[in-house]
Amino acid sequence: MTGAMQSRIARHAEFRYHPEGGFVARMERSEMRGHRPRIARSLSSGGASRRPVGSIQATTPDNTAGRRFMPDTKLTIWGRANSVNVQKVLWCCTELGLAYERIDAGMQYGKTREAEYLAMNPNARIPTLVEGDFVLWESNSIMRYLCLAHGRGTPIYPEAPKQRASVERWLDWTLSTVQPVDRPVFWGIVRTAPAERDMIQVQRDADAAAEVWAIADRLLATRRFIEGEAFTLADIAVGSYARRWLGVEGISRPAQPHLTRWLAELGKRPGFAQFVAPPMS
Ligand SMILES: N[C@@H](CCC(=O)N[C@@H](CS)C(=O)NCC(=O)O)C(=O)O
Repeated sequence: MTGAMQSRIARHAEFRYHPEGGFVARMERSEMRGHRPRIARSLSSGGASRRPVGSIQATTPDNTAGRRFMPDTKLTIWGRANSVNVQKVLWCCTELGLAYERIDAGMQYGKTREAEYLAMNPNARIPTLVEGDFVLWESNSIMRYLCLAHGRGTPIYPEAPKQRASVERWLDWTLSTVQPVDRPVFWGIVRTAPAERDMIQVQRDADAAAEVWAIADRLLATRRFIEGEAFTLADIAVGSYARRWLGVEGISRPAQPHLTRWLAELGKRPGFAQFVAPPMS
């Protein structure tokens, strides 16, 4: 296969429910249709003004699918792809058809404690969005901004005040309620070596998480998506965490059929399949 052909290969993940193993992601390689995206061309042109902020250079542009729209000023997203908060933003970009460049940062990639990064994001956390002189952190705020600035009236962030506020609350809910119960379960299994796992504690943590997820399960018994019949940012924010909840192995969980049905539906969306479904790490 030629290099040119190889550059047109995209990795896709198919997200499936497995009755014993919970949700599993099956990675596939398939030929991309369409043309090389504009972002890739602009990066390869190597103009200094298109370089990311600071001296840290770009790694992999991972929005290689045929995108529709590239803002006047390049979007750069800092953050490793296995971070749930980065995944939300990447999925949002896919929903909006936005081209961007992503730079690995955080955990094994470091960079977040370097002065240049801290000047952008004093929390030393990911993701951080850079667009020209504009810098923004907090993943939910980044998603809101992308919809407002580049979403051109997108239905995933409805304009009507009541509908918008209803979506917003779920973004807040992930921060206030989901993230605190997600973290100990996810870290206790996915980011802890098997020999070091405290499974009694992890199961206690999972029981607490199950109560939170029961709220979403009950709701989803009555509607297709989190805020009704239409897919919104609420589904991105909650769905990215739900993938972790239903994907962690080795814990007992109550059956949550409506949550499971909804997550399988999200699995059909390309942004979820590419960024959220892949194996957790
Ligand atoms: N509320 C913040 C949380 C940011 C956050 O905690 N990010 C994690 C990754 S999910 C992080 O930066 N961890 C440290 C690291 O990766 O080095 C957001 O939503 O952006």
